Amino acid sequence: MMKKLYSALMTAFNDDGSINEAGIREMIRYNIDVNKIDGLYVGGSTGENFNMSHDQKEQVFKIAIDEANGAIDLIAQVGSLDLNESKYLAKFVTDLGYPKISAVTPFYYNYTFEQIKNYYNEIVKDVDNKLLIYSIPALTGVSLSMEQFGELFENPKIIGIKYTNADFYLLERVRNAFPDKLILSGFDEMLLPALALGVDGAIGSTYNLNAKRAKAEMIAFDDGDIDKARQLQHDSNDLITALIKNDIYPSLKLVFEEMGVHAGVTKAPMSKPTPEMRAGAKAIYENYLK
Ligand code: SI3
Repeated sequence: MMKKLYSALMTAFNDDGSINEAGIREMIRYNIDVNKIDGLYVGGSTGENFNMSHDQKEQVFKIAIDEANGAIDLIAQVGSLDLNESKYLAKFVTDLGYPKISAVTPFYYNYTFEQIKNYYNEIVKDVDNKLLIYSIPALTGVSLSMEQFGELFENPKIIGIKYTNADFYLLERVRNAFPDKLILSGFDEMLLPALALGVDGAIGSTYNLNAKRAKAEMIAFDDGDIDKARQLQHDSNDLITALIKNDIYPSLKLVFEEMGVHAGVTKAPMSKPTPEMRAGAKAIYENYLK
């Protein structure tokens, strides 16, 4: 099966924190028309979902499916600390026609595994849809074990994991234990080791800008040309390192602007672009993407 590449869709905001619909549509078009992306992860970390009001989440879900218009796969991240909101959004996006949903592990309150399991089972209970667990321990503090993933997979609607974790020992265990589950890797800078362990594809923020290189790396890997795949990962990592140094969330948008794609700005408490960041983004575009 061909491995799939997904961009984590950014949310374009106006200076006052309202949604910039035209910017979101432009980024989606760029992903479809230029990146030839396989799909978009809507409402994730890169989408600043956890900075957004409920109405804004609904707005973004509506815009994304309208602009994509069936051309690519779409995964809607509906996880929230308000389980009622997650359930509502799961139904909302399913009714809109999203073919897959995802939910971040509930964070902040050190929930027990039983509570986490109940959260996932509740989210999918009343919807006819499939869910990917969004595991991102560095931001949530929640790590699930292979056995715990296995317990969640007992629910047939839970079909896989968006695995944003540098624990490759666990990834190997999970991949082997659940060969039929969909595992999408979340750390762009570690795409190659994730491919080596058998992931089905990847979702990431930097693919918005760098999809062509990432796709070429996947193809080189599948062709057994590991030297080429390593070189491509190295080139991508120069880009990713520069983005992280320049403050990644606003910088992804600033670099998009350099590429002629209107991406709006980030929403507070994320930083607003400074002149130094703008200069940094211009240099990133010139040095690593042109
Ligand atoms: O938006 C999403 O939910 C993601 O796809 C997250 C994705 O895993 C990104 N992680 C975070 C924390 O933003 C990565 O794409 C990340 O930005 C990249 O690997 C650079 O570290």
